[in-house]
Amino acid sequence: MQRIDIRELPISDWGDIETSHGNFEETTQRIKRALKEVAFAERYLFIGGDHTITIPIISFFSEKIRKYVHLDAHADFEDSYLGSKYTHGSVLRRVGEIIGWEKIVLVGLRSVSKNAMRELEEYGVEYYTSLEIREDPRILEQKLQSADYISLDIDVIDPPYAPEVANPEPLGLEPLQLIKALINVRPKIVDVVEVVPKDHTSITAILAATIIREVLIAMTK
Ligand SMILES: [Mn+2]
Repeated sequence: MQRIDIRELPISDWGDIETSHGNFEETTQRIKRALKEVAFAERYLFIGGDHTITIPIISFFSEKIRKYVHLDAHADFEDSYLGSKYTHGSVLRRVGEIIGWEKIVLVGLRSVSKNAMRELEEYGVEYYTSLEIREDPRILEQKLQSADYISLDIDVIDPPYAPEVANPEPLGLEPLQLIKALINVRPKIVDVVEVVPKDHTSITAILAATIIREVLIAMTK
């Protein structure tokens, strides 16, 4: 793809943040502490992990976000999920509460509960299904262009290319289509989440690494 050696990019790896499993408050504090230390940076890329990491990140940067694009097979729009308000099933709902419903766009949707569907409409959330994107890739390009923050749940991609995710859904985006759109944008913040590889030969993990490489090159252009 882009003819650049990633080792020559002006980027730094600021290490890992250990999550406290099942303790969202503690994990949030750890993420916020770490973000304060790197608050000087121009752009950021975060690698998950569970999609919930997006919530503390967006609340830290909330004033700088005019448009947030949520690439996901699912709506993540449940008010609470399995008794908790802070899970991968309610990420977009929390993000909308923090930055405002008009600033969020959901792209790649193809699995949603009846309730969440009705609430997406009620709150006026802009959303596009994966089939709409496959038919007209310009929608994807335009939405990514406008984004300050892109949250990429790897399950937005078609399962044959990315099978190792918690909740695979058929008929997703094609990786090449997504990468082509991503290399033309320079968002301030990107996160890549929900990769659940079984081992180092995982095609899902390798695809995620390829996407991250291309995004990093694009972000530093
Ligand atoms: Mn998600």
